[in-house]
Amino acid sequence: MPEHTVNRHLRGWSAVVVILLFSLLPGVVLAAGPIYLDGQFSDWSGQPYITDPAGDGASNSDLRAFYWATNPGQEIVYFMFQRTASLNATYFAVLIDTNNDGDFSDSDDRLVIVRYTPRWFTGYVQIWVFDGDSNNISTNQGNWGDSMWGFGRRAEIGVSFADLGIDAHQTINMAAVAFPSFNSSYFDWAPDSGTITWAPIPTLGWVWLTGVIVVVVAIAWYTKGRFKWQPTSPS
Ligand SMILES: [Ca+2]
Ligand SMILES: [Ca+2]
Ligand SMILES: [Ca+2]
Repeated sequence: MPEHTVNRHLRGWSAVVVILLFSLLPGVVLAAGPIYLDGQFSDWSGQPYITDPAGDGASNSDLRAFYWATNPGQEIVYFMFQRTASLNATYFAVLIDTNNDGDFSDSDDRLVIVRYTPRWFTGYVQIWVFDGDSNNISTNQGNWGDSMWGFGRRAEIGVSFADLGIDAHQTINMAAVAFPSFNSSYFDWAPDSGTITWAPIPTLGWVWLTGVIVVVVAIAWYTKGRFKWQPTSPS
């Protein structure tokens, strides 16, 4: 086989390997989970999030970061709210424009309200899911927050796709907020303006990742093997 043909083949396979490696990178990030609702927060490392400045909310409701995630094979959206340390209770909420039309108050849209109360050794969290017509779809509660000893900063929650009225891969808009009470004038939003657009997908996780690694290794082996077989170019 002429050398230029060999080189073209190798370049072609190299491109495939590079494309696969790039497709592998998001898999590594997504494999950061799974998220457990347990009041521990190291499981959020590597998940997508936005930060918010310190000092632009009430002392007990100064939002500092908002995280979102899914777990492999689970139709549940997980959220995590982080505020400036405080021993007092606060409200968090996430507004979700589930039909992605820029309006957050359609019947299909959702409002998830979170009440977070740090206690000495646990952090008590209650959630209420409402639709855009203010109907309460579900409630839930658990010890899903930092304790007082943990400085009362973070709370994690999960809401099922069913309660959100969404399907996998459906694009949604969302924004998070912290506030001290319902008659407060202090609403600390993240992002401060605009929204987060996201399509929650219960990723295939390690099974998928292992499959991609096998393919990449197989192609690398095949490319290397082919190279050894090539005759020296006659030209
Ligand atoms: Ca956790
Ligand atoms: Ca803030
Ligand atoms: Ca909407």
